[in-house]
Amino acid sequence: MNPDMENRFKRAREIIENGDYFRILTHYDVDGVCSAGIVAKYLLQHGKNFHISFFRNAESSEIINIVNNEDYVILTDLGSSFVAKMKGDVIVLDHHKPPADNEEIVHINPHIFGYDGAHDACASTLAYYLTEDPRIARFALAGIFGDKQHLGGFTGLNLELLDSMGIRPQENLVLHGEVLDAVVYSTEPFFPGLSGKPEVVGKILEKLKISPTKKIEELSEEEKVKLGSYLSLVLVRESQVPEAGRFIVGMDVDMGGSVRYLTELLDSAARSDEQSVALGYILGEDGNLERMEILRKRYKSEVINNIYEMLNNYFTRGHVIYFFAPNGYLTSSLATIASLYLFPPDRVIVGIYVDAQVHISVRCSKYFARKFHLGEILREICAFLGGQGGGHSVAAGCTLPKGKEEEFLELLNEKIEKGISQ
Ligand SMILES: [Mn+2]
Repeated sequence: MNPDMENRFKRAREIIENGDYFRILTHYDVDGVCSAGIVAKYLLQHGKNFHISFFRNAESSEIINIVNNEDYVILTDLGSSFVAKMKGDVIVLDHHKPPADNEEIVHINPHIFGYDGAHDACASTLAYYLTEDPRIARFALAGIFGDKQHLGGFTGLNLELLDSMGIRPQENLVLHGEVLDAVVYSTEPFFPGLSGKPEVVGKILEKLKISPTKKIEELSEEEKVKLGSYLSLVLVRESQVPEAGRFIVGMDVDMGGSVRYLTELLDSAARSDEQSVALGYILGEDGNLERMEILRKRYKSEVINNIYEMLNNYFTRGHVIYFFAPNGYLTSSLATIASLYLFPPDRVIVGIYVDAQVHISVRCSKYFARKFHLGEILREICAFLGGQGGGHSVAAGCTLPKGKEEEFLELLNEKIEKGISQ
């Protein structure tokens, strides 16, 4: 690790040493919950008290008020975007591209130290390096998987973390649990015509002579190949992503269980607005596992229903494919799944959810990320339209005043066009 970065971790530990009570402010998703959970566990081990709050929007007057009025504040998975406004005993562990640095507080962001915050480290990676506690490493990995930083192989600080623990990631089937449920509740990948359809999957398993209640891990090699090739063909036939057939296998890490599955459990709890269930589990409440299993099935069913809905009701404008989602959590889940598994890589996917404001999630393929940076494009558009937003090269989001949807889509398409033609 970069020595200047190491130095900031040291300063962060000193601030924690000095305080008794900390406000932890974090993002609602897996990386947010895991990074906050890792920090909270560290605080408990050092006899400190804390209060955690989860936020959907990474920047709000509420967050800024808390930062200004509390003695000790730790922000994880958010904070870098408004770091210039902070002073005092504040620690920021964020990996979203920062507009500036602030040496008055302890600002830890991989971008400042020559790493790529979209791939080399997420907030949970940073939280791990703050605590250096191998017992919580699996939650750091869940954050990494949650933010999709494992895709394409581990790099930067994520790779350093794995290497330091002697962990080797492995490729295997991306399904978990009993075979029938594993396929029926699968959203990553989403199997058009199979996900959410137990009767159809039951018939297929009968034909393949695979017991529906057998666990994926207990399948023979022959059964695994049979199931894998069948599902692979479904993906090739139904998806518009050229390499879709390969989505049936993926990277996983075994740390007393599949990290990929752990990520799904934490993600489902977080997106069902039950962050405390996920947080409790990270802090040691093993009983919460059962509750997370239930939340996973419930959330996955909701996602699957909404994917079918989206596939029947999406719109195209130039390089943009957009759809309307029924709530904020689903907007980003659906946009991610649509971009990774369903639509061509030369399209930018936009999920829109409207309440008192317009909430937008934007995703694009890695192929496009070489041509433009979605987070920067969204920040520019927001500055123009009067909203707040930003994010990573391939995943970004924003909130706009109501009625600005049309202008947003128009500007986004223009900027993509410009990026492509350069
Ligand atoms: Mn994150």
